[in-house]
Amino acid sequence: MDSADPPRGRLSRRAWLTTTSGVVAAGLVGTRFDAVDLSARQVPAQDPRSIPGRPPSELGSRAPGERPRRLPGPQVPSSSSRSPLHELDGIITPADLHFERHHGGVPEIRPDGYELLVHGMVDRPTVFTLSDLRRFPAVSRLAFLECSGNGNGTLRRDPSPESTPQEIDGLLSTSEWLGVPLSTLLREVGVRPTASWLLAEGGDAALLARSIPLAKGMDDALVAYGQNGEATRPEQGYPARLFLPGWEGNTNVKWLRRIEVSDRPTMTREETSRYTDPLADGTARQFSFAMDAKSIITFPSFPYALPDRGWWEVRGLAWSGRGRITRVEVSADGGRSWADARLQDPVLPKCTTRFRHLWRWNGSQAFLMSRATDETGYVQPMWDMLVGARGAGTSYHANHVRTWKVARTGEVTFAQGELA
Ligand SMILES: Nc1nc2c(c(=O)[nH]1)N[C@H]1C(S)=C(S)[C@@H](COP(=O)(O)O)O[C@H]1N2
Ligand SMILES: [Mo]
Repeated sequence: MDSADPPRGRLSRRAWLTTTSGVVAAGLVGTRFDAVDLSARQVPAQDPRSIPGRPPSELGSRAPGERPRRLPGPQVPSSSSRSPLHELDGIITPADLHFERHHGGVPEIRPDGYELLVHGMVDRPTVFTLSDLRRFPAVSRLAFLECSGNGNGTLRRDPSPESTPQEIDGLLSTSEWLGVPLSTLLREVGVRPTASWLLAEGGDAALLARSIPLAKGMDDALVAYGQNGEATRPEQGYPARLFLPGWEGNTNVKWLRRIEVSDRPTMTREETSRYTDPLADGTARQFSFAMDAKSIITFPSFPYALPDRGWWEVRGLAWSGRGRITRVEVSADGGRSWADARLQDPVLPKCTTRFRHLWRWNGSQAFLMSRATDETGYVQPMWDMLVGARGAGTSYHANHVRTWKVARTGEVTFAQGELA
């Protein structure tokens, strides 16, 4: 399995208390969760208008009550951590909250010793240093990155109702990636006309390697050394990673040290024993590069509770590795009827799109779902469609519709399997 089952850690409902409607929610939610920390809401000791505030500093920090955290998996040492999707708004993931997936830990690579070798079926095999890479004209790309094992816990019928969006789908993050187009480097080394594949290899202990069609390398692939305006984080592949917009996380080789141009896939471990999709007819699909359209409601979701009936904004994320999201529909009755949600600008190709939908909760039990459509016309499937199309033991690309139950008490739980 690529990623562990959703970790079992419980989050406090404190995030809720410190965001919208927190004051209203405090009373109700507090009755059920006695460990709730109200410090963030306490009146400051001194009126801030009566004394000067603290001076500027070299490095900013989050407000004391704001503590979004990645959630590492339960195994020690863990090989992944998840982004707190339900505690974020907008589309960008702060870099320190970007999910992680390491097959051999985070290596320490010094920028001055860093080298990227591009060789194989090329006229001029070349070693690029980091300053070589930085000297080429750069491009920036706002795009999501998602592990193809994301959400694999939901392929079972009965994932825990007490699962947060972070636990379910937190192997998803969005950044502004900055770097040199791989096509620039490939032109620089002179790719031979009969070449058709690349091998990308990482410089970590996993020596993770994947075969990539040359066409993707010439299209929108980046060798990314920048993330949200600063250097790519060590956890994300410092000094430089391969970034393949819209393609499964695993192909986005971190700590990139070598690209070998060839005329066939190399059949590495990560594309034979792993990252293949069993199909219903008993065969398997070897390469599933593009991430299909998917969405998840991040509010209301577990661990939140709606303190009151009335108007609520249903919020979530939708994304597709094949282009722009064109439509997100929301259902409050378990899929019997659907309404179009509003897509928040910007709506970018191969990027998360924020959707919002005003919903009037009448106080009765409701089943909330979201369903994304992308510009190819592809519609996010229901669970039985997806599982029916796959063979036994499927564990990747679980992009079916997610369902949340809002109970009469206002408590929200993950409801997959509750709808027959
Ligand atoms: N060299 C190397 N590259 C790697 C990995 C790795 O372990 N080593 N993990 C892959 C997997 S499975 C995923 S999902 C993404 C995760 O990227 P992130 O940790 O920046 O979120 O990186 C991919 N690239
Ligand atoms: Mo992954």
